[in-house]
Amino acid sequence: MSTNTTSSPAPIVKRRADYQQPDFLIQTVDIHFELESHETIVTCSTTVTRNGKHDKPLVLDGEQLKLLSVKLDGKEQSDYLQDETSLTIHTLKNEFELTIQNQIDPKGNSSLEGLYQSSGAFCTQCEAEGFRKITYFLDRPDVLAKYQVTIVGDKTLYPYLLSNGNKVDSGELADNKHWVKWSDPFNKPCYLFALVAGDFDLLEDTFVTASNRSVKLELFVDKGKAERGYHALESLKKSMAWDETEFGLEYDLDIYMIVAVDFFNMGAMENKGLNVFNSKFVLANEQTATDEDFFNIEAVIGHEYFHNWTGNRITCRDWFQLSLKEGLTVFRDQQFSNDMSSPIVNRIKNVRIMREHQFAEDASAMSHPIRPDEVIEMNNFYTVTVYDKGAEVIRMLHTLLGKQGFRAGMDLYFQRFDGQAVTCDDFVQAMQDANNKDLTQFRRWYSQSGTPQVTVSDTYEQETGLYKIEFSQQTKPTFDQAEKLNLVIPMRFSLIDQNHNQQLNSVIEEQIVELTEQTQVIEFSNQSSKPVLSLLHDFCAPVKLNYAYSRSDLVALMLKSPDDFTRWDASQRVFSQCILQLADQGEITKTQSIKDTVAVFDQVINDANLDLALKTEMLTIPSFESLFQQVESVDVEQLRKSRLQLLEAFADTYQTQWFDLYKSIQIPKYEYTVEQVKQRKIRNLVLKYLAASQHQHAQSIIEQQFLTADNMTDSIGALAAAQLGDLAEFDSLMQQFEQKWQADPLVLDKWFALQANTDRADILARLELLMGHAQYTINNPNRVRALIGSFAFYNVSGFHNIDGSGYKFVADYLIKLNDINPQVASRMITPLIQWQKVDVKRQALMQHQLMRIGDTPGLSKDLYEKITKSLP
Ligand code: B3K
Ligand code: ZN
Repeated sequence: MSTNTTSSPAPIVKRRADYQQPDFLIQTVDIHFELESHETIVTCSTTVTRNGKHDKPLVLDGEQLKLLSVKLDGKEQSDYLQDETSLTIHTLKNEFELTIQNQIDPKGNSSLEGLYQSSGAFCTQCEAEGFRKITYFLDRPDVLAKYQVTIVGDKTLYPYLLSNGNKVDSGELADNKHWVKWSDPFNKPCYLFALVAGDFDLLEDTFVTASNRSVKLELFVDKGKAERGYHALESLKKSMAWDETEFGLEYDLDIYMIVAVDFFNMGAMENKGLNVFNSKFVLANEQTATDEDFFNIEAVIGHEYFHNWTGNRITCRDWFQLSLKEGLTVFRDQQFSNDMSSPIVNRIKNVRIMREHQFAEDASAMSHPIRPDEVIEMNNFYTVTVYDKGAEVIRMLHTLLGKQGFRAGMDLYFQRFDGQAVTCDDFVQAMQDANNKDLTQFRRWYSQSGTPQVTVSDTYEQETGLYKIEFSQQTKPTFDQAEKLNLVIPMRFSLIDQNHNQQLNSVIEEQIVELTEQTQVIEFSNQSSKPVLSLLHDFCAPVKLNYAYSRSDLVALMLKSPDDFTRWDASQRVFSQCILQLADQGEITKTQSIKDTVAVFDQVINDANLDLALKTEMLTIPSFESLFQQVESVDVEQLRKSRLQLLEAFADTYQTQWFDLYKSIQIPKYEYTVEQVKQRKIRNLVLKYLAASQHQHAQSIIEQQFLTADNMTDSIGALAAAQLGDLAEFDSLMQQFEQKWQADPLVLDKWFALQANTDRADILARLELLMGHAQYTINNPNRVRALIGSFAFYNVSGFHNIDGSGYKFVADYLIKLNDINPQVASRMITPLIQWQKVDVKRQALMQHQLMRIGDTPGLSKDLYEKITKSLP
């Protein structure tokens, strides 16, 4: 990247350590919108008070605003200072009313941050710092105010005018306009502000809270899509009931609204009383959505609802504390999903995200603690580290304190901090005080980045029956931090005796040790033989586990571990060990090694008592991405081939069993139930194996399934199998799918994604064609993620092509996207900045593309931050 030749100054780094209280506070906000696509007028009156004794001016944040007027206590001002990002007003008053009028261009706002238009409807996204694109304001989460919002708009185009809180007044105006006034009784930071205006189908329902208050539920979806909203509405009621039973938390307003929009940067947003959702996480029926979609909708609806207490009632003091609300709320939504569906499938899903994405982030230049210390663009820190590792940290507290202790900590947290903007330390302190447990060392999880490695070794003395386990921990230096300290790592484990029966000489079969030192030894006496160690139950800590498991240990764990996660993990280790060794073996050893590995699974396949969901997971070969994270340096092509080689051998060996299994599962009419989901999942897995093994009936079964499926899960299952087996009918089935769903972009995204990760020599030409598809647009993040994202993240052969064309393709696209939507561009640069583990030739090619992006005129802060960090 060459030195900055444009006139814009280098973006500013903000540091957590520099936090200062705001110089002014805002008590009330009375904001008025005259909605017009290109010229919306915003008039914002606030009551402002000086915070403490000082004579500093009032400095408000604002970006891309056309300022029309500034009034202080009713008097028009002219001696203010305005620049690209702020408005400075000099006054010595301690209390005053400020009225600012400005103009914005929602239709021209392609960043989808601030106020913008999505398929004609107005909507907002203010977290993290989008409110400053609406009006000049103290845009920081520790400024809490009460809001009144008046919206004026065309009656025909925007029959619904929505904002936070309760509707308090409305009326008609000339020129076919109407207005609605909203009032939110709760103090909130501006990032929770929301406005929606448009024409929708409305689904209504009621929830009666534990204390017998009736809450109106309203779900707004695109016209004609009402019947796809019921699952979301049911999920909302389940979430509301769950938070009452599990945490004693009730909803607090009289109305809860959710609006589904098509253009949205992420999943959803928890604005007070008015959630805005990506329609992908609302709309579903069995024809259009897969079981996974149904699951995700329930999880995201839950997540946003749970934010009402963990995020809205208690919010963050500053954005460095983001994990305070996100880590905690992800943990809460994971617990909710556990109670609603298969806990083991859910846990494995969480662990896959950690291993495939979070470990990757920590191994890259973007490594940061769950509470980051330095930020240029806050939107870059809505990461798997802050969210998912953050949730794992909360889970460790839950493990260390127990369910009751954790609940006591939560109760104290709400009692102490309701209505405030607080820090991660405040949260841990509540946990500490409620449980009388010193969490000083535990707090290091908040400040230290990197994936700790726990190395375990053991010895057994036949004569004395003494069994010793040594645990040691190490966190290697990361890009952002050289020094690492010992953490508190809860280790849940048990011993299984050599006969593969449960260890009997301990009363508690599962132990929890708190690893706090660099090395710790635990002894067990009176062992009649060397036990098998069943470690890291339920993935009790976000660590990498090193233990020299023998093949027979792993088989014992797969069959006998008391912990389902460990059983699955053992199966994955068996597969991984084989795949990772294949490259270095001669043909004869290779064949034998594959054969031995495959043979291990005979018992799993034939175990009639094994839960179907766990069986499916155990029979799933580890993804390329998870294998990638297990080695220090990766020969991409070799790893891909080795994985495929094992997969094909596995598929071939058990052809008959797959066929029988497929035939044995008959599912009645589609229902989204735990049992049916398990059945469809295993059927679609074995269908893939049938295809990969070129089973004589694979083709006809796939066609049959595709043509007769009464649901999207099975249609996609058939396509995915045809894709994996590289079957001739893949293209024609894809064509049929496209014809059927051409008017439904949300469904078509599944098709774009499948196209993009297909292993084809001419993939780039195909992508170009697809970018010209009638439903494709660079302006919609869902389309971009489905097509370009799937290619960059999951098309190993295409993206990592040794001629560098895959990297160049992604870079070219990001350069275009930089001008349109920096947030989405910045998410999608992830695979390019994770060059650290690939061979030197590919590293150079990737870095070259990063430099090209870095040289783009008008480079966004989002991309600037990632590129400057990741270039050596
Ligand atoms: N809080 C929002 C995320 C906002 C992202 C801003 N770039 C959704 C969520 O985590 O629930
Ligand atoms: Zn969240």
